[in-house]
Amino acid sequence: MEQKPQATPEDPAKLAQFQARIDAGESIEPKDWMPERYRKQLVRMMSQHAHSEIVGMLPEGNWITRAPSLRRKMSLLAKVQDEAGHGLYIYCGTETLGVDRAELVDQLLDGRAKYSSIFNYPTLSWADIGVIGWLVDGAAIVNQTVLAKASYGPYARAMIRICKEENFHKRQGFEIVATLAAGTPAQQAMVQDAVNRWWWPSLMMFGPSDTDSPNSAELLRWKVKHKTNDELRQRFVNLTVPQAIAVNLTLPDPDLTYNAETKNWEFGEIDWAEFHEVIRGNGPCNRERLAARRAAHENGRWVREAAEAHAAKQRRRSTEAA
Ligand code: BYC
Repeated sequence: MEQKPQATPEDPAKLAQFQARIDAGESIEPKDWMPERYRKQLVRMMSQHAHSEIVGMLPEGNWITRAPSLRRKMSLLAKVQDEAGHGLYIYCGTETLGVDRAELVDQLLDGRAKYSSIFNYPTLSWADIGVIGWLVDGAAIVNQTVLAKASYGPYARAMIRICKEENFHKRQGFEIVATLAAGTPAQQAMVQDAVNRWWWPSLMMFGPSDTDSPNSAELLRWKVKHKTNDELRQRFVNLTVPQAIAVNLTLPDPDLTYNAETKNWEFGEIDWAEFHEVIRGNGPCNRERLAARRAAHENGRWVREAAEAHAAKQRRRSTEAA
């Protein structure tokens, strides 16, 4: 019997059919045919995202033992645990693309993989915890609400739950910020200092500007992304400036001005040299973060080994029973 030729990723008819599904707003699921390049782009982006959630636990984790009250400690603990959960959902989503999680974790630990630049900055005071919730989770929500419509089903579905949790994170952060901003002069100074340090790195979370973003065109065409880096950054600024004004905090940008015509808060030039240094591994805490992840991975070795030994025993038992 004559065999049907196998479709290859380069097969133009298959590619056109795939693009038509994307254009029609269909969701792509793990067993569906997809171009190899689409799969690779998703693995790249989703694994970076999962790593960011896991590394992102570290700056806030530093403050769990120093939270100023039991209530603050409970919410911070819950938030940091949520981030671990987010990392796990996204690693699971990435595994549906045929990659092994252990390989992705190895890439993070040996420095081959990227994770969000924002987590390479230090948390110097309690106010940083509030500001991370407000600005960093706030930026993440702006980005991830759109990713919840991404064409790859498992990623989009993970984003829906993650965004719900990120909303709680942002609220707890803003509540800390508002409390400090209405507090003593020392508290006000502490929170203003944290805002001054986190504002520009938060804007960098959205990635390079559109003219300098090599992946955007492809991701937009495949509807993994629905908005460009600059569009999302602008949306974040527009949402955040009125919140800063509401709690009497200033943002460290002398060029910040409202354009009544475009209805945008226009902002100054981002220090892209700093951004590139941080993603090259030379930010203030890159080495510290990777060292902490490596130590945590090593400390967890016995758990992985015990789980593997248990699974092997179960397999032996079921083979014997069969
Ligand atoms: N940091 O072509 P581009 C959280 C890289 S965690 C580092 O524009 P793309 C939270 C980029 O990867 C939420 N690297 O890329 C957790 C690319 O490098 P490669 C984290 C960056 O993919 C705990 C190159 O620069 N959110 O919320 O089109 C506590 C060129 O960029 C960054 C996500 O991960 C960066 N900021 O767009 C609290 C969202 N920006 O791979 C909170 C998912 C860019 O070509 N990811 N690069 O070597 C995305 O939405 C997109 O990947 C990005 C970049 C917008 C980040």
